[in-house]
Amino acid sequence: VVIIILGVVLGVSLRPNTDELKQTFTDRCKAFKEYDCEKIWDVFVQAFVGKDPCNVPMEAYNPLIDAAPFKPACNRMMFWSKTKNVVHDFTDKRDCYVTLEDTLLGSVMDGLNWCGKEGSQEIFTTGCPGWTDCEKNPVRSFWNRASAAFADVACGDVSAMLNGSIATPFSPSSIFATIELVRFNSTRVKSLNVVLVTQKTEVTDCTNPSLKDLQKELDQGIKYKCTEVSESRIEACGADPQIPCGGCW
Ligand code: N1C
Repeated sequence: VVIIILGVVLGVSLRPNTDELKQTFTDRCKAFKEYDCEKIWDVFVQAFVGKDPCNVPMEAYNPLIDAAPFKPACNRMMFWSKTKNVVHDFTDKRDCYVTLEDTLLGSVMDGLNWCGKEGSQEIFTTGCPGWTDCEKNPVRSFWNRASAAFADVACGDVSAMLNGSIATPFSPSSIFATIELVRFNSTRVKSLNVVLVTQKTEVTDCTNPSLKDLQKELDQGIKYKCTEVSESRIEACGADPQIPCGGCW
């Protein structure tokens, strides 16, 4: 007791994990001026704290999505699968597309790890279940829920960057396949433009069989297009603001 009181007096934290995550969360959140970051943090914590870290369903984040809803950015929304670095190298430099990581929730949670524990109010940032250890882990459920909400507001001409250097660019177990694509609604989404990112050692092109599966799962009435674009072309376009967004590929 004496040590705890001394610790509190000296300002030593009893919950270093909680404090660190909260600090990162609020620092990143502050870039989005119109939101109440303290409130959003409290709503976020409610989703998983005190719960078995293998039993947090995506619905647990419904209140969080309601607290920081996604705004549609018609014709500018960019989805991706297995191309995280290429996409963000590009979107960080050019204001052409909006990815989930450009929104408040996506940017605040990007790269972070978190979980709770049954019977505890503590937040952990290490020792949490990995992506595939159990399906309903707090991190995976967050990305599932946020991706669903982001796809729900998709509208106009939508883009998706897929990886042309792997055998199955449209991976059936990806969030893009299981959550996002199936939510594109033909009353809102006019077309899907797949940007297949190729490298010198190109493995796949737009005739890849997995892209046939993609077209089958796309809501009837949404036009489909696939463009092979080399990674160097994407990098060049990122580096040259003179090239108009529509002229990159
Ligand atoms: O499973 P994926 O790709 O198809 O998911 C990507 C897809 C994107 O369109 C995003 O809208 O789902 C959304 N999304 C993220 O925005 C995101 N940011 C960081 C999904 N996952 C995201 N992450 C992390 O990337 C996540 O923690 C997990 O580890 C990967 C999934 O990427 P993937 O398999 O390449």
